[in-house]
Amino acid sequence: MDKVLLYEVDRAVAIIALNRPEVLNALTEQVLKELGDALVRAERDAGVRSVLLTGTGRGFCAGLDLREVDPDLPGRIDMHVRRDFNPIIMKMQQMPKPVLAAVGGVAAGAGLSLALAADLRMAADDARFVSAFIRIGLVPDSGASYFLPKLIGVSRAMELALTGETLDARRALEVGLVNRVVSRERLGEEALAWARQLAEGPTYAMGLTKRMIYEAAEGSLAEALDREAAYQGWAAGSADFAEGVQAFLEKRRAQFQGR
Ligand code: T3D
Repeated sequence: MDKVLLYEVDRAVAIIALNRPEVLNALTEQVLKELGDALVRAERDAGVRSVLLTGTGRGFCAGLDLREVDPDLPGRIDMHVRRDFNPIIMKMQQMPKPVLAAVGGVAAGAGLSLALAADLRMAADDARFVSAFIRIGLVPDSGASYFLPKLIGVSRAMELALTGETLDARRALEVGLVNRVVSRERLGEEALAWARQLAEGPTYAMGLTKRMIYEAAEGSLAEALDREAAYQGWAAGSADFAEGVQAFLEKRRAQFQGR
């Protein structure tokens, strides 16, 4: 039987590929278990400095394997989501290494969530993003309700989540759902090159940066206002601020010195 998940390390990049192409990499309990284990392995391996998550075949991931839905599901779905999906999403966000998702074809339902939980997203020009939950009478899970509004704003997130409409790659780039779009033919190569570039960078600082950015996004308005006031105090004490004001009053271009 084919492996449902592929894992390899290529020059400090852990490449994790969902591998059920015949069903657009739909997620079974086994895939989720292996994906969770692969992420832990990548996090623990000191030789791994970035992670590339992708799917084989024509799709990235079509979400939960709907053939696994049985009459017992309503009774155990809460536990199933908590046990099988949520730890994966937390691990992607919390591991101190950059995680890049390379999305070719469709990312639907929990497959969309996996793409959203990555730190960066590269899409092929044939990529499609679908909050498919509502199409089958479910609500967004695996972090989709959290990430979507953060990435594209409440209004757009609401529209996608309520309508289940498809966002194509061009539009996904426009609204900030993905960072870069490349041709389908070049997705593998370009994503690996980007993951390598990350892996060759100051990944200790990247780990801290990732944490800082996510924590800042969590803060309250009061905390943000506090931080702004403190930093503004430092900025206003700089020579550049004095020069900026002086240049404005003298109607000339400011000569900043970076101090
Ligand atoms: O308990 C819990 O875990 C709750 C958590 C839920 C999280 C979720 O992810 S809910 C959302 C589940 N996913 C979906 O509802 C998406 C279902 N799939 C689709 O709507 C469409 O397949 C796509 C829009 C994703 C892609 O459409 P298209 O036309 O490109 O491909 P296709 O022809 O529909 O699919 C190709 C094959 O993959 C097809 O098999 P076949 O007919 O060639 O043998 C199709 O049945 C299969 N497939 C696609 N998605 C799934 C799937 N098989 C099982 N599960 C799927 N999710």
